[in-house]
Amino acid sequence: MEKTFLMVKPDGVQRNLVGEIVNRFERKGYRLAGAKLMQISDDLAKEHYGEHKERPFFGELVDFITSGPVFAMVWEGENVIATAREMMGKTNPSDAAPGTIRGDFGVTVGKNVIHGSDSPESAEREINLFFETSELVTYTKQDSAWIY
Ligand code: IDP
Repeated sequence: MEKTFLMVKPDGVQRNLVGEIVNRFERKGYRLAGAKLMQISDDLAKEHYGEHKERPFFGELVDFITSGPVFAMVWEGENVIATAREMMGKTNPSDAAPGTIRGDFGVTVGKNVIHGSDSPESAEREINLFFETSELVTYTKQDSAWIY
């Protein structure tokens, strides 16, 4: 089954949106495989957002993502990578449709509440960057027979 890395950013944690966001993925029918509240180091932030290092907003992005705790998660399910991106909405909350996480809770691109892997390659890279294998749990959920 496909896995993705999702993270409630510091703005989402400070604005008490962790429960709301977890609830959306739970209700959808995905399985939580791992989760932790953590403070991202400068090095981890730079590695995670490495693809943006030449962008003018890179420094601001690193400062923001390290400005407070984040809630890092691994979710599992059929087509979860692409569907979680749909549930998050467009990168800029002003383009994100109502009903999406960024559309419902975000206002500016710099504080857009949630991160989610955008491809199978980035999901694998980001899961390995944020989680030890021992922190991920495999189990059968009783409702899976009613979802699949
Ligand atoms: P994504 O988070 O939707 O995958 P990316 O293009 O990978 O979007 O950008 C990573 C993050 O960088 C975004 O979520 C956003 O918070 C931040 N970002 C993107 N563009 C800007 C900008 O112009 N100013 C400040 N932050 C930005």
